[in-house]
Amino acid sequence: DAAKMTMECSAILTLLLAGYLAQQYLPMPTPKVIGVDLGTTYCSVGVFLPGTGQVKVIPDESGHNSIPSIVSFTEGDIYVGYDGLELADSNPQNTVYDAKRFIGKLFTPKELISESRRYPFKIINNKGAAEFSIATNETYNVTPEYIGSQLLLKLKRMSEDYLGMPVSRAVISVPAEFDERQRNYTIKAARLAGLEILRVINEPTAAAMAYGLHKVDVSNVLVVDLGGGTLDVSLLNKQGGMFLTRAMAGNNKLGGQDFNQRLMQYLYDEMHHTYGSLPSKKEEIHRLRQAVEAVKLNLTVHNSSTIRISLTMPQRKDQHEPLKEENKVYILTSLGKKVLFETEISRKLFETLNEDLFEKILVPIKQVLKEGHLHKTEVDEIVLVGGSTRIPRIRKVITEFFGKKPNTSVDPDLAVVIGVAIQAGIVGGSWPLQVSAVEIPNRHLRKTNFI
Ligand SMILES: *[C@@H]1O[C@H](CO)[C@@H](O)[C@H](O)[C@H]1NC(C)=O
Ligand SMILES: *[C@@H]1O[C@H](CO)[C@@H](O)[C@H](O)[C@H]1NC(C)=O
Ligand SMILES: *[C@@H]1O[C@H](CO)[C@@H](O)[C@H](O)[C@H]1NC(C)=O
Ligand SMILES: *[C@@H]1O[C@H](CO)[C@@H](O)[C@H](O)[C@H]1NC(C)=O
Ligand SMILES: CC(=O)N[C@H]1CO[C@H](CO)[C@@H](O)[C@@H]1O
Repeated sequence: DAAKMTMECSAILTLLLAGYLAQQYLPMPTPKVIGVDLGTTYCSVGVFLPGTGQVKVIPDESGHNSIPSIVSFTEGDIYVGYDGLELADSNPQNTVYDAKRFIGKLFTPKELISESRRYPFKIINNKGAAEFSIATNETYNVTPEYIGSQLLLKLKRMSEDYLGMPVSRAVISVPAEFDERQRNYTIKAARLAGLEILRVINEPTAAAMAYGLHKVDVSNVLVVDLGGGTLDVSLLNKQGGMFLTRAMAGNNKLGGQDFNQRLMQYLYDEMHHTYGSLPSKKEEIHRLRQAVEAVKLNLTVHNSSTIRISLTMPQRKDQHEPLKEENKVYILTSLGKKVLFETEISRKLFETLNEDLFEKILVPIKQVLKEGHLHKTEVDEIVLVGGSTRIPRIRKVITEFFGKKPNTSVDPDLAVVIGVAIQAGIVGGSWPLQVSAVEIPNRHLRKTNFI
């Protein structure tokens, strides 16, 4: 009988093992809902993979994890993402970017005029809403939500190519400060792209979820999002598994471009010192800007980096004419000689050039703590979002202020899309824990801006 028992046991074990193995070889359940980060400068899309519990950020046809939020219109064609970016220089009037800054937003005539000065494309005022005027072989206006829909359509197609099936449902993130109208127009953009939006989630909440903070015991999470041109700080409070935004503040004129500008100014001063003049050729200045961006990125890992670039230095028109040093006004002519400009930039120098800007990051951080009636020691986790948070000095400023390290293990450029994809997994029912919502919407919170 003992032998019979053993046989039965092993039969059961074999069945269990077979089941386990079969599960390994059965096709994975396919994600049904995609998560979309429709960013101001870049967008990305991801899915939650129920089999592994991981998020897959879906690449475009060239393998990029995110695509520029750019749409370029030509005779009879529309180019989106990197294809749109390629046309930005040759087709500037018909290449629209930053559309998210206009979506669902109403402006005074004066505001819209000052906004349109910043862009090479033409902005039209339609009863307070912005529209973009396109002039190819035909002339027409497109809305910010139409631009959004073209970006979303591209992300939808990338997902369909990756998953090998049609996709029609999504979760999307928006800035925490978006009001109901801006949220509605974002949903409208998705509808135009053939996507049904199952849930709209705040970007800081998504970033916190990318770190799994919805699953662990934390109450107060501070999210610092520092991108190319803006800083957004949000204080989240978790109540019964749900995130509530307690306070928001920011600086809409602080970001990576400002750090580049400081370095650029330093190089101009160096060139002026060495050659008595500055490069004036458009494509050389463009290459110099690219070199400055590369050096900044390099300095996040290395102690120093070298700029080496060949430039055409014009001769000064009048060697005796004094230069207005303090205003950085240099007098140039087009006659010039070719030089190889080479200079080493240390991380220390980069930090010194930007010291005051880096310190400014603490202003909105202090503001949200004040508005949230929280002492800095009560913040449980600090989450960093946006490429500029890779800068070691910025991490140090934040670490020193709180006396603890921020959470940095997730790629700061992908934290939002990863969080949205997790939320899409929850909404799509592929999350093991049956939580359906992770956010308490709040309607009356305003963001304080420091300029
Ligand atoms: C503009 O060009 C496209 C493609 O070349 C063509 O399909 C369209 O009919 C043209 N429109 C006009 C008004 O000529
Ligand atoms: C947003 O959409 C909802 C649902 O369609 C509607 O009830 C609400 O009035 C809209 N709000 C604004 C400000 O457009
Ligand atoms: C960078 O410089 C710091 C001090 O300035 C030094 O401690 C560190 O070892 C250097 N790192 C490398 C990789 O050279
Ligand atoms: C970064 O700078 C270091 C030091 O100048 C250099 O050795 C390295 O090749 C650079 N890397 C990149 C990716 O530019
Ligand atoms: C500094 C750091 O990494 N902190 C936290 C990041 O988030 C996880 C939760 O997912 C914590 O366990 C870490 O301690």
